Amino acid sequence: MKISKLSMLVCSAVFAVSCSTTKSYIVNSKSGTDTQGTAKFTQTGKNVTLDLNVYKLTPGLHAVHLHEKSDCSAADGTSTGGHWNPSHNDHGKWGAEHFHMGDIGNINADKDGTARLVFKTDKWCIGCTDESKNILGKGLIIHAGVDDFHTQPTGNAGGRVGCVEIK
Ligand SMILES: [Cu+2]
Ligand SMILES: [Zn+2]
Repeated sequence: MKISKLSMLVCSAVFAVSCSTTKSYIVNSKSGTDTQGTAKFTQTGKNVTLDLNVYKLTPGLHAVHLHEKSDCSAADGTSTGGHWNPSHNDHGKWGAEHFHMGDIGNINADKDGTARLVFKTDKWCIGCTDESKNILGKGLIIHAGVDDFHTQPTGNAGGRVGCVEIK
């Protein structure tokens, strides 16, 4: 504990250029699907990059969100709760007038069902004390359908086919 606190201090002292934190997870299949994949979150300085690789999806667009809870126990993934929304905004498209902190957007699966997304933001952190930014304790959900960026509060993205507990 003492050592990790010390290393955090050193990281901020050198302005975090050579300092990064990485968390890697397996995608759990949900709702009777065969969804597979990996989700890697890396914080370097003030930026967090998500590298998401998903397999065995149906071809086409699938919504990806961070949801409120890192709990994938329910067969349909609903145990992750609603969209992570610490800023109490309406659902929408990332970077638009209003959106949730978890509104990552859509990924496009090819004819083999493979999709990849690399998403970088300074609005998240991995394990910092600012709970409006901290992604630890949240869940990542891959949906059966497309996020329309309009329907409240979900984007009308359908069922939950993949789930990650971000711990
Ligand atoms: Cu969602
Ligand atoms: Zn949302």
